[in-house]
Amino acid sequence: PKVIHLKDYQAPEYLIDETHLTFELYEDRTLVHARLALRRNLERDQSLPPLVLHGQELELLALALDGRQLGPKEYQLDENQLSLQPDSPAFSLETTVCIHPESNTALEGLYKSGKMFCTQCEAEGFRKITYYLDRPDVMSVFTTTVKADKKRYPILLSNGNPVASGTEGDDRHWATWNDPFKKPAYLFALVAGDLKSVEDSFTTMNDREVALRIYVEPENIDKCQHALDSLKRSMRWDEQVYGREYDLDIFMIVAVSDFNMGAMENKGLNIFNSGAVLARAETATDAAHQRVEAIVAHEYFHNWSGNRVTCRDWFQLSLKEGFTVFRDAGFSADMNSATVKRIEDVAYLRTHQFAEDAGPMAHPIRPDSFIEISNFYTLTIYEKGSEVVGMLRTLLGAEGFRQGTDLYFARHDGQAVTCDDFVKAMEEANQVDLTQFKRWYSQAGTPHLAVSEHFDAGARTYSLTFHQSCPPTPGQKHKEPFVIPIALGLLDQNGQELPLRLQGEQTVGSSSRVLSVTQAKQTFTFAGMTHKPLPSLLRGFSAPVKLEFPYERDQLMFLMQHDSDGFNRWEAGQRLAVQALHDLIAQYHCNETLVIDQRLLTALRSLLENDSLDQAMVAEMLSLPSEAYLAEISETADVEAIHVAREFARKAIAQTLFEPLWQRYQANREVSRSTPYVAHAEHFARRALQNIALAYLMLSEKAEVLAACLEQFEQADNMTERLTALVVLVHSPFEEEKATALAWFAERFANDPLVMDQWFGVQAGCPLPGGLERVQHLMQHPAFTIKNPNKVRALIGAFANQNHVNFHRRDGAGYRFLADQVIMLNALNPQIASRQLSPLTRWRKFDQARQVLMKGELERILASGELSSDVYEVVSKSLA
Ligand code: BAL
Ligand code: ZN
Repeated sequence: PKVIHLKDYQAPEYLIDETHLTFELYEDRTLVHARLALRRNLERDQSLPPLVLHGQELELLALALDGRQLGPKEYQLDENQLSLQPDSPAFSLETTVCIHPESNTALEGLYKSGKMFCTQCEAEGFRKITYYLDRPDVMSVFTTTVKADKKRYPILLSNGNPVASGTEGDDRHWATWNDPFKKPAYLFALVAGDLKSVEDSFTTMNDREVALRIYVEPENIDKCQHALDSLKRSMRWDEQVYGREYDLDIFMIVAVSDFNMGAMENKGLNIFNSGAVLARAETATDAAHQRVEAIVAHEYFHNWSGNRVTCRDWFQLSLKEGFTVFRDAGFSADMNSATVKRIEDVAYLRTHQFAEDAGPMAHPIRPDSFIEISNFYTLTIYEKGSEVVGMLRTLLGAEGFRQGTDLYFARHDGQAVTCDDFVKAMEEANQVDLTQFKRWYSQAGTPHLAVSEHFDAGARTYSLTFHQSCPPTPGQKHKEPFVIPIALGLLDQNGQELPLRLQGEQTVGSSSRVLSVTQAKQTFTFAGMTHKPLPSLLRGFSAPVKLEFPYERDQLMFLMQHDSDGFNRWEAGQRLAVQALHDLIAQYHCNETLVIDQRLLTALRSLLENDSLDQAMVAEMLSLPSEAYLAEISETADVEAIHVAREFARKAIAQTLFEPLWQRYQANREVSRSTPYVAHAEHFARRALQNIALAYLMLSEKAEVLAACLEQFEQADNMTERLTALVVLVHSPFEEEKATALAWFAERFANDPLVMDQWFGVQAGCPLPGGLERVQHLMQHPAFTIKNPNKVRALIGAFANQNHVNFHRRDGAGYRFLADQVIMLNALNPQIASRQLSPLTRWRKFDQARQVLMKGELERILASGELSSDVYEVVSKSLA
């Protein structure tokens, strides 16, 4: 397979002003007629080079240039492209191809999900629909006609506004859509199906009326309201916070069951994985409700950050994805608890993106090369990309940042641009030089930031010295210093924030400020310090770095209580927990009796006993760092030791804090019992604390807790409570109750695939012995199919990513199982196959024996036959 390099980018030879498509959908084939108005891109030169169109898995039936049919000698065709020689700088090209959506299991291009037709074109799926310049810098006005059987497919949709419709004979009908906004082919969409819709409308800031519609299969019509409400909130928020108004007369979302990603921002016609749009109390958890809200917002926000202003090439993917994740995170923070949102995002980033940064697929947020672009829809591009945008906002301030985004949107509306263009808009709007900052775009890896302190009582100064470094990543041995914004505060002995004045400054600043660390080693000295303060560093996680500071445990307890920054209160608790867990891991290694540091229990007790704290924060602070995070921060991850230590700590918490946990549980469950479900932050908070309390309490194995758990399972009016009860039962030793609950749940929700995904997930993630056998058995369940990506993620993905003790079994059976699934998926759906590989790519994290087993499986995949470029790239880079 070919490696594609950013440095080889060339502007397109030809442009496509207009794209006219007609789809004739049948059960055994689809005919696609395309008429393209092409012209020479004069930015190149005046010559007339061959026109080379992308196309894969297409059967060419007809080809005409300016109305003249071309004979077989007048064009060249291979597996990936169609070439021909134009004879004038502007011309029309007509093609007819036959494709087979009915047998498309890769879910890329046009395919069938259940009974409906739908598309997924990003990144390079459009070339499986018709011959085209399938690259994001070729933007065209699309007019699309869809023709299909009237009864089977009463709803026919495409991008833009509906312009005409009619019937054709007795059985068939058609609809034509026009999208007036130029767009790249990756934003094309088509849907045909027997769908129902919920409808609403939105009045924009300039008083334009926009119709809103969510289309679903009829059985899901009662699960759309939350997404619709989220959409309206997103539209208003984008006007208020970024000044962005929606532009078409209609905005549509369609839910499909078989989808490789979460959702797709096609212009005016977003297509969603049903799991990212359907939500109601009885079937979706609080977390799922929040995820729906965030994804609806994300896809909607793409209308400006992605569609109106798009990417020049796929190396610039983070231009739209990092920025849009940043935008949706801001929205979610405003709709819910901002601190909790930040905690969740940072925990996710540090566990998973940092692992990616330390692994064989590490890449900068703007990669230099790739084999298969589908492999680069990564946590680095998305989450780290968002962090980089967030650092710009921290450095420029909210107002400066908004001026930068205003300039970016105004200057580049209708264009396909680069990350450099984005940064340039920020620079020019703020009159700053971001040259060094741009290293975040070109250098991979997670920077380490070691901080030391020095207090000089005589001079009344307090100095912080920052040492930054970044480990080597594939292809990048040496790194230049980054610009690292450090938001910080200094606390006195009473926990009060000290006013901050750097030596040499005249005026005393506020008590929280941002330092910009730009050198490998750099010292900042604060003046006017009569006592040695306690630093609160990297507030709000102001940069995606690994920060080391020699905090003592008493200091962490102090910060947990007094830091004015909510994120850093949580962070102090996490650091304290990590230290306590590291003690236990060390004791396990030395075969000593495990003894937990009582200070952790004391700190957690004071949180539980304080009724005035935000319950969502208490729930977050009660959550120990995950096994995956503990593995990530280990040099070599000892799977058993991590699991034993963490379980021991959980039991110690449960035992020592039984009373306050039981009180909080009962009080919250009582409110839940008497309050109808509401998908709102304060209710999420109450249920979060109730549910983490229940998880701890069940470790006591007391009869009254089991009874409470069963009551919650049976009586809850919502999935958040019911699923938690099921999870803790499944993790418990109460075999009979567990079996009854699982069977009841499967019967009750047999007809709801998204709920069955949760049922699979709960069992796949259970750390009790025999996990692999349970998963293998569940793969035979009638509700499971390997062809559905959500099922693969729920069962295989949850097992390999969340069930560390079972997946990393010493005999390698977990690895062998995963490799078998990847080999099978490689032939069916390469994108999903490649995604499932990631736990195996982390082999360097484990002991020698496991390394050999994991590498062995990667080698077996490599030798298993014809590999997709997706799987080949990940496997070969992992073994390099
Ligand atoms: N553009 C692919 C799906 C998303 O990030 O919105
Ligand atoms: Zn996106």
